[in-house]
Amino acid sequence: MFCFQCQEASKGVGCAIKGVCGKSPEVSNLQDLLLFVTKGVAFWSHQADLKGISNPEAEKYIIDSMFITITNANFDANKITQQIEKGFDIQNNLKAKTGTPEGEVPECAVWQTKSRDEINAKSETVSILNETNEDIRSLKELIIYGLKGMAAYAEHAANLGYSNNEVNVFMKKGLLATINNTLGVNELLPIVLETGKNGIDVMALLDKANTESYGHPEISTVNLGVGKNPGILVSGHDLKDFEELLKQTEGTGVDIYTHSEMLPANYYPAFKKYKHFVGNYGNAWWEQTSEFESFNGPVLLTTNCLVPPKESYKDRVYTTGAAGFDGCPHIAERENGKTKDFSAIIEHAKKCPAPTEIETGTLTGGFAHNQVAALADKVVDAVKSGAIKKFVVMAGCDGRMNSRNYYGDFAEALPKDSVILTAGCAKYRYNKLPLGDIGGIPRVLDAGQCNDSYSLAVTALKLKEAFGLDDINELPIVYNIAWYEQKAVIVLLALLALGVKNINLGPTLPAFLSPNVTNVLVEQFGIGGISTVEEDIERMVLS
Ligand code: FS2
Ligand code: SF4
Repeated sequence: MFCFQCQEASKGVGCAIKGVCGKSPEVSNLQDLLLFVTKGVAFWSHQADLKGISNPEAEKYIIDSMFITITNANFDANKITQQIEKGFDIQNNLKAKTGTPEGEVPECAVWQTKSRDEINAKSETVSILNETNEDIRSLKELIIYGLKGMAAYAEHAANLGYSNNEVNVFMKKGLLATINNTLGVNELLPIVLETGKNGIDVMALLDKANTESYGHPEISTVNLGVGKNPGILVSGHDLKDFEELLKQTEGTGVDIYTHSEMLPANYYPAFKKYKHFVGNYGNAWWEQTSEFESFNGPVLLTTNCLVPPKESYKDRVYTTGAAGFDGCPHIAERENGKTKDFSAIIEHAKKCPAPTEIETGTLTGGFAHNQVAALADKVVDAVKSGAIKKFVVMAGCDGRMNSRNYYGDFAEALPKDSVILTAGCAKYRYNKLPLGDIGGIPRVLDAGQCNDSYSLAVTALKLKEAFGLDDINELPIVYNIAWYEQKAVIVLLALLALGVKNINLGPTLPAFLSPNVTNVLVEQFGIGGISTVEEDIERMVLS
């Protein structure tokens, strides 16, 4: 195995023996093979496009497969193998429909087997290290990781009935670029930027899907304590799953709580009306190993952000969608327009004790773009009067490494005339600190999930308009972004495509960026790392 797609890549280089995330070599290799087969599906799907043959099944397959390979989504070797085999079927169907292909047919579009032993053997030979030029590998993997993030957002939107054909077509273009050996650095760089542009589009699509389905997030006070009923804890990011579970638990005596990235479900008008939706339990994803334990009831993982469960609570972990773990029950997909069937997890919950309280009180969130726009006059006045001097975008991911204490310390040390704009689970490092407000505007404005990072871009563009500026970089906004996995990669590429400069990225720069590619990002976009809280506050905020 070799994997360097997330911030925890071993020794800042890559995981070669076992994933720091808990991914086994077998699963890692199978994920490599799934990507290989997915590139083959992209080839045949592109052939179908050339001939005007619609192929939504292949496009859905590409999205699902990319999402399955995101960090902490799927650890289930059998499920990944089934997805590989499904890819063979999709390729064969498309081959039969498209006839003679245009151009050379790559190996990933022809290699197939019915033998699981051969699948396993092949999985050991399709490593990303097969690309020996580290700059080309770096750019191709940057595109792949951006596409994985894009796939996650596209899947959530698709679950709500929304899609963007141009994004689907671009995903194939991006995948095919990574198997094109004639492309050099100069040809791959524009595709990296195009990935970012499509990232903006897919995030806009998801924003539309979420807000048209569930209303605009609004300022909300979220309960952190627990009730007396047994509960189901919902983690991951999928709002459609969340809605269906809320409906199916109504009147059953089972309460619903959010964990980690599902916290922003508390901000949507459509979900707040459910009396048995109690609030949020716990913190960022990596704290699940203790928080799932004390929750006492079953946990539903709707997407990534799963830590291999401990035996003590493994029997209470259910997965659905792209998530999976060997031995944990998986709730099947929707079929023929019907809802998912959550009855097994609901019956399980009824037999469990109520959650053990781990904290009390509330937190405030719901500052997505529509809500911030409603406060725009107040915000603009506060900037003009000097009450707010800086906005600090601290969006992105949290993680288990001690180096991430930096973000809590940074938030605490910020001057009191600065406001933090956030989205993603990075906020758990400071969203419960008493940071106060500026004239009624909270100093932490949480727009929602990492999926809602689009809101931060809209907010920045609205402020640019309000202040009559020509360039987004003239705003009093600085970016100190924490990354962990591939959804943060697409957010970063989207910000670059929007023209945002001087983003600080931490706690470490990606292992998949070669020194030369890093130099290009530094020179063209001013991307940099972080150092100490004191130095960074001086450099980013005070100077
Ligand atoms: Fe947290 Fe980052 Fe879970 Fe998001 S680890 S913000 O991309 O997927 O969340
Ligand atoms: Fe390592 Fe991250 Fe890959 Fe897991 S996802 S194997 S921690 S680089």
